[in-house]
Amino acid sequence: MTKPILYTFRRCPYAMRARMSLLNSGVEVELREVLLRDRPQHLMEISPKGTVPVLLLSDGTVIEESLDIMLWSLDESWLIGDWKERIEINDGDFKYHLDRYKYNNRYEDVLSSEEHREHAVAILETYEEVLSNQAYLCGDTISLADLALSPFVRQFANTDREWFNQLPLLHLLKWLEGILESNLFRASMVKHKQWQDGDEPVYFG
Ligand SMILES: N[C@@H](CCC(=O)N[C@@H](CS)C(=O)NCC(=O)O)C(=O)O
Repeated sequence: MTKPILYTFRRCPYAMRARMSLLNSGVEVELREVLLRDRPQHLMEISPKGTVPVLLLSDGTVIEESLDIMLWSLDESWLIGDWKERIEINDGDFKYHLDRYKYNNRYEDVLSSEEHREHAVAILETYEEVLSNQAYLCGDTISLADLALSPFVRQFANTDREWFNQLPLLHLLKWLEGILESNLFRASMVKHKQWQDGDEPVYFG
């Protein structure tokens, strides 16, 4: 039986959440590290939209959205509380402001980087409030929402770490550090060289 194939890019937050979910599920996959400027032909054939992550199952099914990979790999105990709304806000408004904060000069935009940063912080303040009452975003146990959102909050924090660290978001900071220091996150960030057709398979999981 061939194993599922995961096309992934180490630094992509969507791919991070997919890798954490797959690792957690214990399903072993063949990992193919991609460079976005040099995407493998096979990836483009199975998923012409060309984003990562993409998971190709042994029966030929292609899962080309990170959230669908998460839902495929995690059982129902991970789907607690308002995870859907949280992901909608993250993948929508938060990601919108994060990109325009971090890469402001790539956008024709009337708002400055700092203004987008403030909009993103307003969203983080809502997480802070939740996390001041419970350990994780959807309750006292880790859930899909935590895996799905943390790579994006990490990216926001790392854009200007010194500035981020002085924000009055102490519960959020603790939540983020807890995830980033977990074995799950660390294992999901192990470096792999770019996959080339003909390489020996690299297994992950
Ligand atoms: N909705 C997709 C988004 C994935 C996505 O946008 N990934 C980025 C990398 S972080 C990508 O592949 N971008 C393609 C490109 O930059 O050309 C998902 O959740 O999987």
